[in-house]
Amino acid sequence: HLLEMEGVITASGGVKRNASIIAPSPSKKPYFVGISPLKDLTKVKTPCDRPFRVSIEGNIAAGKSTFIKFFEEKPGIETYLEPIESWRNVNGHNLLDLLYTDKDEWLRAFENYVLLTRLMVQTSKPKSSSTTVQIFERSLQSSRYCFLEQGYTNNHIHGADYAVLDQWYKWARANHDISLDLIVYLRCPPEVAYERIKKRGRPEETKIPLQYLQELHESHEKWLMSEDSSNTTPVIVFNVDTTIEQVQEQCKLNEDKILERPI
Ligand code: UDP
Ligand code: D5M
Ligand code: MG
Repeated sequence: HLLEMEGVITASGGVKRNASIIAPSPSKKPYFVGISPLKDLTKVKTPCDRPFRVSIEGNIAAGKSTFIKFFEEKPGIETYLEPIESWRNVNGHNLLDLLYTDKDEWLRAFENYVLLTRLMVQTSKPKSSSTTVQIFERSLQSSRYCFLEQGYTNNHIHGADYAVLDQWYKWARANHDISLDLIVYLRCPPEVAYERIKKRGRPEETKIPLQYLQELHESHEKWLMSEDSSNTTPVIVFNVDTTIEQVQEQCKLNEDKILERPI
C-alpha cells in the first residue's frame, strides 16, 4: 500500500505528500474533515463511460441517509438509499427482523440477499444521460469487508459460508463494474450510534446491543482507517459526533471533493 504512494511516512506517523502533512489522528479533534492518511484523492480516475461513484459508509444510524438527502434534487446527481424495504419483505419474510432475532441462524441468508440487492443497485445505469455523480448508501464493499468480516470474526457465520460469500463477492467484482471512486466515511462513536438507533425507533433494531455497534465500528476502522486496509478507494472522513447542522456545513465546504467538480 505504502509503496504505491508518492508520499513518505513522517516520524510522527503522518503522511507527507508534496509538502503537505495529513494528520494521522483525526479522532483527537472534536470533528474532523480530512482524507484518510493512506488515501490520495489526486489518484481518483473516473472511467469516462459512467458517472463518478461515491459511497456513504458508516455504522448503523451514523447519519448516512440524512447525509445523502443533502444531495437530493441537485442537478446531475442521483442518490440511492439502501434497499432496506426489500430486506424487510422477501416474499413476506422480514429478513432484517430475523437477522436481529438470531444472527447465528440468519446472517448467512441476510448477507446472500444483501449481496444480490446491492449488486442490482450498484450496477444501476444512470436514469439520465446528464447524470455525472451517483451517490450510494453503503456498498458491496462494506457488506464484504465490514459486515461479513464482523460476522465471521465473531463466529456468527461458519467458515464454509464465509468462503462461499467471499467467492460470490469476487465473482461480482470480476464480472461487473462495482468499483467506487470515493468513499465518504461518517465516523461515529458507537455510543452515539446507539442513541440514534433508539431515536429512529425501527422495531427490528430494538434488539441491537451496544457491543454489536462497537464491533462494527472496529470493522469500519480496520477497513477504512488502518494501514493494512484492504481498501484501495480514496476516503474522506467526517467525524459526525456533532449536530446535523455542523455535518451539513462540513459537507458544503467539501462538496467539490465529494462531487469531484468545482462548486
Ligand atoms: N441523526 C442525528 N444527527 C445527525 C444525523 C442523524 O440525530 O447528525 C438522527 C436521524 O434523525 C435519525 C437517526 O439519527 O433519527 C439515524 O439517522 P440515519 O437514518 O440518517 O442513519 P443511517 O442509519 O442511515 O446511517
Ligand atoms: O442500515 C440498515 C439496516 O440494515 C441496519 O440495521 C444495518 C443493516 N445492514 C445493512 N447492511 C448489512 C449487512 N451487509 N449485513 C448485516 N446487516 C446489514 P442503516 O445503517 O440503518 O442504514
Ligand atoms: Mg440509512
